[in-house]
Amino acid sequence: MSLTLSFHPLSSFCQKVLIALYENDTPFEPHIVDLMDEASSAAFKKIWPIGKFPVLRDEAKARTIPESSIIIEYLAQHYPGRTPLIPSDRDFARETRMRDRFYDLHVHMQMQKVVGDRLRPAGQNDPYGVAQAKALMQTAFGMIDAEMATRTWAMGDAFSMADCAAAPALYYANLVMPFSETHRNVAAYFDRLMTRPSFARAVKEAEPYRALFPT
Ligand SMILES: N[C@@H](CCC(=O)N[C@@H](CS)C(=O)NCC(=O)O)C(=O)O
Repeated sequence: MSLTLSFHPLSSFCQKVLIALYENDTPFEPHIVDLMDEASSAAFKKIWPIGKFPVLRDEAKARTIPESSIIIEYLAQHYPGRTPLIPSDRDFARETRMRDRFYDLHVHMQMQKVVGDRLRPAGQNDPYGVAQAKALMQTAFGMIDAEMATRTWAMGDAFSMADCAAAPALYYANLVMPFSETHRNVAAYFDRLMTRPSFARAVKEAEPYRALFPT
């Protein structure tokens, strides 16, 4: 087997890549990194000193690929399957990348800011930053709500990298700022994502670690 993914099942950015791998039944070796464990963390930082997962290693091509979007681009190019994660039409591809960025930057990272604040040492919290993050998420929810009124998936009829980005971002965003009562189209899209087998599998595999999520 050529591909190894360094990841953690509870990690939202790792789930984004797991969805892409599961969509196409791409074979890979799972390598769970425990950042709380000194040895596991140190070994991972030898691969990627930034210390953020997921990271993909392709032994056959001697390549190490960090960053969830870049990993999905790599999979789409070198290990394509039944779900074309990036459309071949160049305009469509650019729009897919834009939505991937949108979900990462304006939902996912804002959610991370809120969750990360819960993990900070006492006295080191950032309430102003958390309020800013929540306000940006609200704006993003409003934009997604308008767009998803007429779409099945983020790009329309076809599932793509943009949905890989949206699923875990919305899953955890819904835990910190529930949207089911306020944004019905976001909620309906999220329900569709939850029944997509690739994401349902990633959610199920994260269940044993769920107690680690800070409430
Ligand atoms: N831009 C990166 C973000 C990756 C990221 O933030 N990963 C988180 C887990 S969801 C992480 O590794 N956190 C550990 C840390 O920051 O120490 C990507 O898209 O892959």
